[in-house]
Amino acid sequence: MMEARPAVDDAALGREALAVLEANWTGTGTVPAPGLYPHQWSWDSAFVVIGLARHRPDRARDELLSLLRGQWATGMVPHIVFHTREAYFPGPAVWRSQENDAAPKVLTSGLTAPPLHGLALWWLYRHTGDAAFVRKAYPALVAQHEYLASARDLGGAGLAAIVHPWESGMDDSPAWDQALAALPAIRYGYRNVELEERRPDSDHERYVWLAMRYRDAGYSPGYLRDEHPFAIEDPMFNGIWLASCQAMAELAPLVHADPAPHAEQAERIRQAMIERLWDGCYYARDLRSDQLIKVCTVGSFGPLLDPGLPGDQLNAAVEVLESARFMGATGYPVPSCEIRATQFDRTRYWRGPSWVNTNWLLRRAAIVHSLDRLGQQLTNGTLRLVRQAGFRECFDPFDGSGRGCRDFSWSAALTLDLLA
Ligand code: 2M8
Repeated sequence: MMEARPAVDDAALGREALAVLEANWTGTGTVPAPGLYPHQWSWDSAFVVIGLARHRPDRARDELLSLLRGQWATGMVPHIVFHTREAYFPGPAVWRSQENDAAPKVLTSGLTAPPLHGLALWWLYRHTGDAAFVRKAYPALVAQHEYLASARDLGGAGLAAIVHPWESGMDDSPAWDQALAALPAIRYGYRNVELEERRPDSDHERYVWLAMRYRDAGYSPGYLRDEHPFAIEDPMFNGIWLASCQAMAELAPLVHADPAPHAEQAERIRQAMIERLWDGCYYARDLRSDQLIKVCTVGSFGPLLDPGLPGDQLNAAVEVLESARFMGATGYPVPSCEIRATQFDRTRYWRGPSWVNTNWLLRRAAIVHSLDRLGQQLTNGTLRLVRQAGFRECFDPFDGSGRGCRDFSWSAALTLDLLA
């Protein structure tokens, strides 16, 4: 049921959001939420940079640099950077990053996450005009993009493949069900109490097994290409990458670099998404079965971040988004899975609930396509969620009640941006 919260005006909501981010700052980075997520997560940090760009540019800069301390020599930006000693499963003992020559001194996971950092750096520049900081962070992001283009183009068509559900940021999305079910039927032997408590419903043994296979292969790109059983081209991951490539093209002149390679990369991603992921809606492609995964999730709208998206696809995708399959049927934006899908579950994490970060990304997409009414609807609906239920991790899309943990950093950070 909806929790009663005293009415707060914009200024008070903004102050609350800043207080949450202050409390979640550890001195070296912002944790997604106290307790449950006690380290620094990659795309969470990028959202924090975006939210703090106007209000605390100093902190936004520190946040990004702190995350980039975890970057591997391969260019890979890991999905978790462990700055603190607090327990979390799977922690450093599982990832064993220190045994890999390419890993930095700071302990990290061995997977990556949606590459939102180019867009976050552009956002920060746009609000601060701080070209010196762009010069500082730009090379690391070039390396990140080169890593994706070389080690992750497992389909050979210009898209980056995720090799684990955790890399999507939408861990238990129905989009990964088939690929997980197709994993070899073995006794995985990776039961973990902490993970079971955190995600009672998820297939976590397979998740850990998959991560361990990759680790035991030395996090090698050759293994990913030839043997790893999970490889998926995800429209949200690639839509975000495309947006970051475009951001890097705009930033390039500030560092006296050539924008063309970034623009060409964006063009390659756009073409490949059209050719490989579009079928009336964007779907993820399973590279191991070479099939589209025909469930429409909030990730299906990632390509809308591209201002160059062809008009017919834009219109068709927006029609789906506004229809009774998504926003047209729920009181609040945007369910993480289409509600008519059998896998839809309003109570389960990335299988139904609404999230502030994906709402923000879709609002950004609406802005780049001058879809003012849609943008306003996403802004108002998202602010209504946090006003009523607080900075929760996610929300019931029908009644707006909060789910998951409280004082969640990206919910607070992006609220700051929505209030601006
Ligand atoms: C969730 O993912 C972690 C694993 O990385 C988990 O389930 O414990 C996801 O919502 C992901 O998108 C997010 O980055 C992370 C931290 O907020 O939590």
